[in-house]
Amino acid sequence: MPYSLNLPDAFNAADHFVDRNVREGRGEKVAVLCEDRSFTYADIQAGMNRFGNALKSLGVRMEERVSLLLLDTEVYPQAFFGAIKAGAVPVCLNTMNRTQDFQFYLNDSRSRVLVVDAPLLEQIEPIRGSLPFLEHVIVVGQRQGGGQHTPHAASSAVQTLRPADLDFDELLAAHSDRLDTAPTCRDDACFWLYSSGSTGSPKGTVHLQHDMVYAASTYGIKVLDIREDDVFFSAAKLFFAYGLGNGIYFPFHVGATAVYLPQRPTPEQVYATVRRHRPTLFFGVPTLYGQMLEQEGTMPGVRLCVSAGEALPPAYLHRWKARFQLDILDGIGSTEMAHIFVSNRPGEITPGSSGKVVPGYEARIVDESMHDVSPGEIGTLLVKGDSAAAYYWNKHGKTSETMMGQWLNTGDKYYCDHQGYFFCAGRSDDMLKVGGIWVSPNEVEACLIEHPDVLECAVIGACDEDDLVKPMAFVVLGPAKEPSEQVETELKEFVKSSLALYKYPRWIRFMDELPKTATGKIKRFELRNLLQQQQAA
Ligand code: 3UK
Repeated sequence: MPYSLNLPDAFNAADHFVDRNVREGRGEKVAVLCEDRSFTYADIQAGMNRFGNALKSLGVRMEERVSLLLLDTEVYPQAFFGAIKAGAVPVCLNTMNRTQDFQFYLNDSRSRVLVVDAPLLEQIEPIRGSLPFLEHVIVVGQRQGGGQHTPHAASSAVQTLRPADLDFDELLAAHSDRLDTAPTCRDDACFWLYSSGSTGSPKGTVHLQHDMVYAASTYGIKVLDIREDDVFFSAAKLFFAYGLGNGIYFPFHVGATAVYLPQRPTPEQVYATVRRHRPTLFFGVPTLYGQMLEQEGTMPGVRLCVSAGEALPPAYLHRWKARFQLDILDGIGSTEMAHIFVSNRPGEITPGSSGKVVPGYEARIVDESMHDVSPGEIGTLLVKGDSAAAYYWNKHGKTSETMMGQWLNTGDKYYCDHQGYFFCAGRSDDMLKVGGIWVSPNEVEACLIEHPDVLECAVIGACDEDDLVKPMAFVVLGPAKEPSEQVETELKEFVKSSLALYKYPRWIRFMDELPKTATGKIKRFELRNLLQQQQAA
């Protein structure tokens, strides 16, 4: 069933998600709760307008990229929509990444401006000299430190700001809170997210002005039944496609309230935030649900919980229901589709399944020759729907492999039963989802091989005690080195020191040699089989 939004040709997402709320009389409604601070839609609008004006005064023009390296605070929607309203294109960067990743993102996107939370600035310092497109760095929370910020704080001693860097609060204070909306159309570029693949560099995924409205009015309205009186809390961060919907454009679509947690979402922090701000909708990844089940805590006032990023183990679903009398809706989404397109429904949950197609989307499972497979047969999951990204920036080959006309290839292996329930059956590449976030085995291998004692290595996914995937490394050591617990710890620390933390191998197996093809390629599938046989024995 095709689904039409009927958006006017002239359309800007910031007008829809922010200005419209003020126009419709919700100016005094609380839009954002963050720690002990609260911000109305009028506050967010003023900050957005000031930031948009600031960008224009810095010379940023329509279609130019502005990178956001920000914690989850009230600054996020202001910077995100401020850029969009000025016609610029925000690029949401993953704060867990490391210096080398940021060098790639900033140069690939040719961002002219970077907005960065003070505690994350140290990741940028080492690459300052190798960012030819970046002209301005705007630092948030410099005055207070630790990610805390009060809007328009009085200026005090500047500590680590470079002379050329700008202070976010000062910049906002210096600009008008009125801003004309850039003359974008509904199909203009709106925002980017980076998506990683098993080989090659991350792909700048270009989303259009209408995409967020589409996702909000399909999955948001039709599955979650989001309403003005809802309070949204996403433990998944705003820089993920998942968190961006949960924490920004779902609540703003219906004039609701969003709760932000700037810190790492530990079970303690998450329970404390729920106690303090009483969300009605809670969003997490399976790993977090597992951790929360291990800890004391309550979920008062929550009406529905959502899980995405990787398949939710049925055991979590059952234990959660028994403890909180709450459902967890598992659904599959992707950066390319902006949000969830196959999902379970409230009161209609099939444990172990990703659920049924969301209204407004179509899904197919096909074999190698693109023919639909029969129910129960595994194939590749294709999806169609108007929140799909237009293309990958400067990656024509990858774009045409993934965006096949109206259909988008998810790269996931799925099967569908006779009732229309979709079941996840792995990936068609070697990519791993760890805590809901992509890990490329190639990247971990490339890092390990840098270690002087590693001769060869291969990384695959292995299941932990809860059936969730974590990286496992098979390592052949150089002739001078003997396997030991000490070497194992050293190799883990080595990976932790240069890649994002969640990527390090949780287990290391030392081998005399690795299975290889005639052409010398490591056979990861043989290692997977080996592991399976050992676990079965
Ligand atoms: C996998 C799942 C099984 C699947 C995302 C909700 O995860 C999101 O986006 P990413 O681009 O990854 C997409 C890939 O992750 N996956 C996601 N959810 C599930 N596998 N069950 C699930 N429930 O391989 C998919 O192709 O990081 C999730 C909303 C927006 C998102 N971007």
